[in-house]
Amino acid sequence: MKESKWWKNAVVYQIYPRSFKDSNHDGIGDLQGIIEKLDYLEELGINAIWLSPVCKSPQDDNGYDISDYRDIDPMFGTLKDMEGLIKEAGDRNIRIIMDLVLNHSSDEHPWFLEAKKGKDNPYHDYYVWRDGAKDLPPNDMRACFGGSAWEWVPELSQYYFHQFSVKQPDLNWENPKLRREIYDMILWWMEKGVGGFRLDVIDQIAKEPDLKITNNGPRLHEYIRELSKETFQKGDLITVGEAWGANTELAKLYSNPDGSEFSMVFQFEHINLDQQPGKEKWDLAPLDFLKLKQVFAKWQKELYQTGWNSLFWNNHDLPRIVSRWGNDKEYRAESAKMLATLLHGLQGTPYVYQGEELGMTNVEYDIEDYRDIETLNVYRERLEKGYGKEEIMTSIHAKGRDNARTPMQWENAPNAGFSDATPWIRANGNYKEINAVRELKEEDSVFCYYKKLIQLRKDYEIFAEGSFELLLKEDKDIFAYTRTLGEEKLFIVCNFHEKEVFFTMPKGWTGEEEVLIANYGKVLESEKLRPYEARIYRKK
Ligand code: TEU
Ligand code: CA
Repeated sequence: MKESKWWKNAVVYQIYPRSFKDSNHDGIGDLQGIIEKLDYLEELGINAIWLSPVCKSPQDDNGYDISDYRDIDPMFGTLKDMEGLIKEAGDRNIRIIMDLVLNHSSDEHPWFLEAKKGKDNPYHDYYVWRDGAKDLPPNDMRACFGGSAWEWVPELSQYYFHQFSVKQPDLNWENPKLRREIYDMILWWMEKGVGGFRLDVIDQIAKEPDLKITNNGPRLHEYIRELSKETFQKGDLITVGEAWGANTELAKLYSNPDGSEFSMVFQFEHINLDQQPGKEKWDLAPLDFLKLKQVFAKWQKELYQTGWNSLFWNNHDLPRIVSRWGNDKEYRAESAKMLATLLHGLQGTPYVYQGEELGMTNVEYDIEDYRDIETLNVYRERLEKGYGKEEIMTSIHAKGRDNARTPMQWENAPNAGFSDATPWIRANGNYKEINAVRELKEEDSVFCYYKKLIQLRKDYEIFAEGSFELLLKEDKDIFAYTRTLGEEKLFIVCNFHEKEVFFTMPKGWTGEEEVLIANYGKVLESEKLRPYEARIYRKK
């Protein structure tokens, strides 16, 4: 089938199912809950929903540890519910993007249960094993969630390799039988009408543990091209690979316009700019704003007509952007809208993470209220290493993944209207002020602003197609750029900080041009920006 590239004009909404909407009073979000809220998503105007994993899973890492790729976890519903969701969403022209976790499975997957039975079991080679002796792992590689990446299995006198938790053994992509099983599973989901896939840590599938290679292994693009050819290229899908190790050169391979790999990748260069160089995300540093501008500009320029960008501030692993680089106190709505303007003005496919469109914020809980395996592990590890509790909690409040995983704030009702039972994780107390019911009513809400931004991308081709030019490169407060398509131009100007700033209109612009959107409503003085003020001008 010929790909139509519909996703170039699309906006994707990410749902973290367990935190979105609970329909059956057990405190956990589910598929029927999502179906209940499709009208809300249609109102927002999005074109596709990326669902974090809903397949059968022991939930060691909230579904990123799958024990049956062809079934739905009972916690979320049934296969029938999933088919219902695909149908109901389809009726509203919304496609469903599934999360494929192909680097590892759960240790409770039948493949792994078989693999552990013996070295000559046909499934043994589906995983990555090395001989060794107890307490003498093959090397000192560390797992992403802490501890050694090698787990000893005494019955086999072997270690298995896991880049994430011990309950997430790495799959062995060198095995063609495993690859074939994966492709058949994907084709099976495509048959069901799935509209696309997000590929979890896809740059880590070609690991070479003996060489201590995790991402970007030598056979990576060979595997991806085969995967794409055997599956995605048989449909008209959106595909997005998660690639922490991508640079612009690699991204051009991943998102090659010839369609040989994916539609696009998530890259994280802009996401690592507020941590100490060479250290972990928990080692906080102020955002390097000039670097942020350079990074965006580089990706916009490099991938222009040679690849395709995904645009995001948030996902289920990242803190809330309004708390991170905006101001969630005095200027919550203004800064949330400014950050949205900056991102949605760029070339690429924008992703909105649930609650971002309401300006939802981070939380500052005590350790007992956190649920995430990564957070709980770093807390324990850093205490053992001698860090003070307060220092650790400061890092967790700033960067912990549960910031993004608190219940979606639907209304001013117990548990934010997410569930009438005790939710699996506590709701953010500010749901009384920040909630969907209220924002749908208020014309100047963050929600209504997102809705307008999403509509602009549909009304003006220039958002998808225009070229990019960074302005005011050295300015310490303003993020400004133009987009150009033939005679048509956009000028996007954002005050990233809370002080008032002045600037000079760029050459060719008077300030009298049409304003497509502005977060303060009326422009008062064209060359002065109020705290977090943002505007998009257009001329032809
Ligand atoms: O995340 C990939 C990944 O590398 C994360 O663990 C990331 O480093 C971390 O969240 C940043 O602090 C993907 C999924 O998005 C994540 O939710 C899973 O836990 C992980 O893969 C394992 O499947
Ligand atoms: Ca439920």
